[in-house]
Amino acid sequence: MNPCLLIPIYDHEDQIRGVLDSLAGFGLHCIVVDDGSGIETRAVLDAAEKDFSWVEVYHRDVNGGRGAALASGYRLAAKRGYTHAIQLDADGQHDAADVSRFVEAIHANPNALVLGTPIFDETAPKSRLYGRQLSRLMVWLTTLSMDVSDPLCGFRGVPLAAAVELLDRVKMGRHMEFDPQLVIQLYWCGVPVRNLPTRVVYDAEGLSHFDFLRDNLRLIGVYVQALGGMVLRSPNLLARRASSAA
Ligand SMILES: Nc1nc2c(ncn2[C@@H]2O[C@H](COP(=O)(O)OP(=O)(O)OP(=O)(O)O)[C@@H](O)[C@H]2O)c(=O)[nH]1
Ligand SMILES: [Mg+2]
Repeated sequence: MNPCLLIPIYDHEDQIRGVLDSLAGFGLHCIVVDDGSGIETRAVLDAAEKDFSWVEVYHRDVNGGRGAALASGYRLAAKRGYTHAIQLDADGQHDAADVSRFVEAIHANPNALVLGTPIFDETAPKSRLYGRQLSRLMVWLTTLSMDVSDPLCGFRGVPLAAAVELLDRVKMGRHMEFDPQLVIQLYWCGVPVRNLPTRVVYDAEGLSHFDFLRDNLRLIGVYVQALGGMVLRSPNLLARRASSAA
């Protein structure tokens, strides 16, 4: 197994250097996909690329959305010869120390999608927690299983061959809906899921790009479409469920 790190970033100039500093000890290559960020973020990324030989920044000229940035990151990582991308967010919400646990999980389950299951503390906004429960429920329905603990967490280990094959075949959302859509689609392809509990913190002053209305509507669109896909695949999904229970 040959994993790399992958960070999508849009205008998180205050947090990204700290995130990269905390990843320095892992000896992993790190691809940062800058999605048309402003000059402040670009300056921080230029400095990081100079200071850290293991950091590679891929710039997209225009902001295209988190999903679009992740898709280009997966393709670039696969092209570089990596088997998995361990992705985490640029805003410092994820516990970088857990990268070693993701690496272990990938080695133990090379074909699996390793999903972070967030352990929130009191800093997490209630609105996001409720929305999350709905997303979990929708993913349970669309996979006819409870194999996925959390379809939204941005800290995950993605098997790149399966992900790139999917990107070549399926039109994926370009924004925040990409993450749960990837989970559902990979599950439908037969990719096993492993859930890894990991601490997630919110900074009260932190910048969020999650647009409550637009992103929730995009999420609903993905789930409604996936319900139709689930009906078509239900014989296979039920057979898979029966064989994993046996
Ligand atoms: N490449 C890219 N990354 C993005 C975009 N929007 C957000 N991101 C990154 O995706 C990660 C998560 O973005 P956030 O804005 O924190 O969204 P979130 O974590 O879903 O929302 P919160 O729970 O409110 O923090 C961060 O690393 C962002 O920099 C985008 O348009 N393009
Ligand atoms: Mg965030």
